[in-house]
Amino acid sequence: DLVEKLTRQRREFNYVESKVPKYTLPNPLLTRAGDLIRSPKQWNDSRRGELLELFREHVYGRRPDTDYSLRFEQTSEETQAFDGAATGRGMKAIIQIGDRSFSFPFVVFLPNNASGATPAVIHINNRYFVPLTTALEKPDPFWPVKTFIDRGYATASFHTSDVDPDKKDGYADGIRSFFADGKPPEDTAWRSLSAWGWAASRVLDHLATIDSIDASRVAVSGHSRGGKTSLWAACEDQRFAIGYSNNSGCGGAALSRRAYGETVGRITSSFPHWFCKPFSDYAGRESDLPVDQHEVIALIAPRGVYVASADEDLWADPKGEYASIVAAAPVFRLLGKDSIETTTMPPLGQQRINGQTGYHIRAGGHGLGEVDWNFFLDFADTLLK
Ligand code: GTR
Repeated sequence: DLVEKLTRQRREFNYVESKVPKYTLPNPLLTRAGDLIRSPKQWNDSRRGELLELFREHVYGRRPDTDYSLRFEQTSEETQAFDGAATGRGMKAIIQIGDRSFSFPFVVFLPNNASGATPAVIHINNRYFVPLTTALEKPDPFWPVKTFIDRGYATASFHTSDVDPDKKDGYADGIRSFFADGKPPEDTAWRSLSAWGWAASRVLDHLATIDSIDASRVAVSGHSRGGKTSLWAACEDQRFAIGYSNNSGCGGAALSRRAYGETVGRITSSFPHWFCKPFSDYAGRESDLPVDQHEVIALIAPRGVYVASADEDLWADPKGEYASIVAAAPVFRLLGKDSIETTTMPPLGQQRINGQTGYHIRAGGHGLGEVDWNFFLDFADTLLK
């Protein structure tokens, strides 16, 4: 069966539920000093910031506080995209520090016939850059522009590697090195996931200048490493109304303490540029982490969070992804919002929504396509429309 097959492929990894270690999750409502958070004010004034700092220090790294200026350039436009349904624009974000500059391209699509300002989805594309012409000519289920437009959403997307190269030795060519003026990164400085999420915030800066977009109704999405990124992006930037992670797994929605499928040890050795150095120290001792990934979801509360798994993508630990949402529920509740609390997962191919959170598990393997997007947009409709 599947477990046997996957175990044969990746011998040293656990795919057996009974071998998941016993663990206790950190309580998101318990401060480091041992105080229980009892009000939204206490959460907002002290605990949320403390939790954010713990993730910066131990998992994703800290973004620089260097001043920069930002401007946008339009490089192309098509006002009659999809038979007049949308306007598409090729854009460039230009970040300037002193006389040095760094830029990355992105693409934006706006519905032409909307009545009033529209919600939008910023998709972090971890696979490739989709230039305007390609988006017009070649429908792509990984970022299905026409689907967004048909459903009344604007959308924008950029490619992760255009911001920070997705490779171990890509530092010198990325935004992190640009900010550090070429100096090597400190152990607790931001890594690629955080840098890509930062770029999503810059795209949001641009969307906020467009009258036909309602910047208070913008979701950030991503698949796999892009889904780890989208969740963290929504933690760091509270302007995002929803964080959507698709098959994000370890370092995304999945609980590190389950050590099921991909583990902290494996991910930090395969992808040392994704997480700050301290995260790798928790390899094999996940229970010593001062946080776990349900608290990423808690940091997005009371805004929306959507998580999607695939039943054959055990590497991403669907159970651990779902359990994260449930374990974050007390924070939504404290903040006066409903969230998924049912501990059993929904049946294959069915969506579960409760208030601010939604989840589905699709039949099949690691991937993102129309099925996932339509489920996600059904959820987004409930919060953004
Ligand atoms: C895998 C990695 C996962 C996931 C995936 C992807 O190699 O182990 O964490 O990020 O890549 O991004 O598709």
